[in-house]
Amino acid sequence: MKSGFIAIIGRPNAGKSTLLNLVLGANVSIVTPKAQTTRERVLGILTEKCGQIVFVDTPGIHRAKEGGINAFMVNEAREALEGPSLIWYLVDPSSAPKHEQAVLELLAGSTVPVILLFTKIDVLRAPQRAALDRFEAEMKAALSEKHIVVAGTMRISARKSQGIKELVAQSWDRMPEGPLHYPDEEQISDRPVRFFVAEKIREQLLLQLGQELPYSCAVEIEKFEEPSGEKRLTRIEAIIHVERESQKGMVIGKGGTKIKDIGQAARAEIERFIEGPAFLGLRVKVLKEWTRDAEALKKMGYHLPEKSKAK
Ligand SMILES: Nc1nc2c(ncn2[C@@H]2O[C@H](COP(=O)(O)OP(=O)(O)OP(=O)(O)O)[C@@H](O)[C@H]2O)c(=O)[nH]1
Ligand SMILES: [Mg+2]
Repeated sequence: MKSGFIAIIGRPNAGKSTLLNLVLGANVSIVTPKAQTTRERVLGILTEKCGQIVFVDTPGIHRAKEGGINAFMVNEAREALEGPSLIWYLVDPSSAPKHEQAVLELLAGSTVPVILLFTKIDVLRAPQRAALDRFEAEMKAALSEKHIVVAGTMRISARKSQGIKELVAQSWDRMPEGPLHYPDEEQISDRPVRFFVAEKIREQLLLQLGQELPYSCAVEIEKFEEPSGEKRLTRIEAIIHVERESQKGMVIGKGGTKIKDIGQAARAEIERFIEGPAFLGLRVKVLKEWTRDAEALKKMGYHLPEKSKAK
């Protein structure tokens, strides 16, 4: 049997989670047009006759201030680089090589082979397409300067499903022999239902709130009651934590309209996910400056790396 891990890394918004969902054929990681959608590592487990690949989706790598949610996010990507059999490094070719510095620095010292993936080629404009060979050469040079093994380069589109079969086939070839890490063939992720429920709510916050506000929000599932006996509904109560009093009103909206829309859309997604009816109660609370406070971050389930705690 083949069995191995593949870490999916890259800058924010490169298309990592979209690619994972496509390869798995299931939505385990939320996707939005906003950068920094993924906040923590999520596993996607692909089990086939020949074995298992465990994909690790990661938050986008960027330069983060120490001691806050962004440092937590980048650390999640850093930890995913410890010990996979292969790395998929996604690069959006509409950007420029200079923006890849933070990713290259995090990769430095890694001995894991990398498949370099230029993504979203379906929307590539003519000048960027013309510059792609040079972009690729520059990226390869930058990687080899850091002694990183480039196992291959591909141009793909998750939206149009271009190059995906070849990518997965090549990746199977690189998986080592070994026992399955997750023997239950039905299991597609490492996370409990509660996590996905919280993520569906966060997805709506990202989609329905203005530019910066979603980054000040964290979702806590307070109650999750599965249907039992007469009760057919899954009963969910969640708290949306914001950082400041002024943000509370913005999430609730005039006459409660915003939170109602968020709740309705999230509930529809949750019902699809759990395949049954749900009640979703949402409340908004202020957890002062939670994105910068190690204790508050911990309360939200975001544990900072030791080094980053000392501000
Ligand atoms: N046109 C096009 N858009 C894509 C493709 N792949 C992803 N996108 C879009 O790019 C945006 C970001 O996609 P994500 O999958 O959330 O990107 P990510 O790398 O996981 O982003 P973070 O979690 O923020 O780091 C979404 O709007 C996707 O629909 C693609 O192949 N083609
Ligand atoms: Mg993502």
